[in-house]
Amino acid sequence: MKILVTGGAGFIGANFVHTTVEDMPDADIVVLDKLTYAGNPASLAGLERVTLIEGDIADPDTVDPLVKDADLVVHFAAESHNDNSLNDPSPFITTNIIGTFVLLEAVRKYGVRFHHISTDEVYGDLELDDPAKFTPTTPYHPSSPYSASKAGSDHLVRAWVRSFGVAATLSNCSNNYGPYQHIEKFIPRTVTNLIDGVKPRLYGAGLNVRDWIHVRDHNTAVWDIINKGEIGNTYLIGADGELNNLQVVQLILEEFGYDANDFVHVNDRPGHDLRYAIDNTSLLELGWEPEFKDFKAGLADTVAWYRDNEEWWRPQKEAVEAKYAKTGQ
Ligand code: NAD
Ligand code: TDX
Repeated sequence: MKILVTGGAGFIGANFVHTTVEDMPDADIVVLDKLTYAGNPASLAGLERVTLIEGDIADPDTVDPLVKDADLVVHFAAESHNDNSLNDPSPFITTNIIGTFVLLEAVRKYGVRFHHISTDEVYGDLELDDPAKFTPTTPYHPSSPYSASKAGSDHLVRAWVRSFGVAATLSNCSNNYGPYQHIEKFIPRTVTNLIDGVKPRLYGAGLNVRDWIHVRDHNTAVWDIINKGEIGNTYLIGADGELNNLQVVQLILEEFGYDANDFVHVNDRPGHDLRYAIDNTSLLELGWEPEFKDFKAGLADTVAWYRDNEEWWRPQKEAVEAKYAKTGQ
């Protein structure tokens, strides 16, 4: 089987490539990745049966021959960070919307199976005490340029299924954590700050809730959807991991053996979504189950990974913090 993985040098895509190489000895993987600031070839180092091609999903001449050669396209590539989308939305539109359009046109032309990776942020946010969670029929209500561009890409995929019969499935996942996550994101930023003796930065009051899932569980769900999901359907991926940001910071401080109040409050994110929560019923119906049910244990593994792999993240640390300093974060 030949699998084209877009964005496979990024966080979730690289983890997907690692586990797929391990679990599928008959799979050959081509990674198409622009190697933006978020893509790192070191995340794929030493893997056999993986070819990394540096290129842009928004360029039809690059995409066409790669899709022609593939049995399956798994589409992770995106601009993925909300804070960056507030500073400059432009690459979010080009990569997330135009890039997805270019891929859809190619899978339509060659009749290739497509799986689209998306986010729970397309549904907007929930009140803290709302008993309802996001389901596949929740109306779209994105808040940021990032989530609006992902919402646009989801609509394109559904339209290509309905209008052109493209064989696609979609998944919208909650917040991931685990190895190879860029240190601009909350958990790795907090962990690497603490390794450097810098206090964690909590946006606003820290009461915003995220529904955390280990990246390996996200990727086993993606494979279940590819193998057992119904064409045209959307599956929500989550593992009942709701915690607010203050709780997460305090668990990380505890893991380091520091005082629970050893953090600082910084400027809040404009338009900051309050709460995400996933109803994963449609996924459980496919027989999926998460492996990482204990967030504290998954967090301890993740902290250990960042301690052991400083050479992977160190080159980015100064620039990331300089960017946050400009917005008082
Ligand atoms: P990431 O930013 O770590 O990785 C994105 C990858 O895409 C990078 O390797 C980057 O170089 C590549 N890329 C960017 N623009 C490209 C382009 N034009 N052409 C080719 N490659 C390009 O992101 P991530 O956290 O791994 O997210 C992967 C996917 O999962 C995204 O679609 C994101 O919306 C979705 N998602 C992420 C989370 C999360 O918590 N991180 C949760 C739900 C959904
Ligand atoms: O230093 C920080 N302090 C802080 O309090 C950072 C970087 C973030 N935060 C807060 C903002 C959010 O409420 O932590 C929460 C998580 O922030 P991010 O890691 O930036 O993730 P989020 O904006 O929730 O989006 C993530 O999950 C959904 C991914 O980046 C998206 O790609 C995915 O779609």
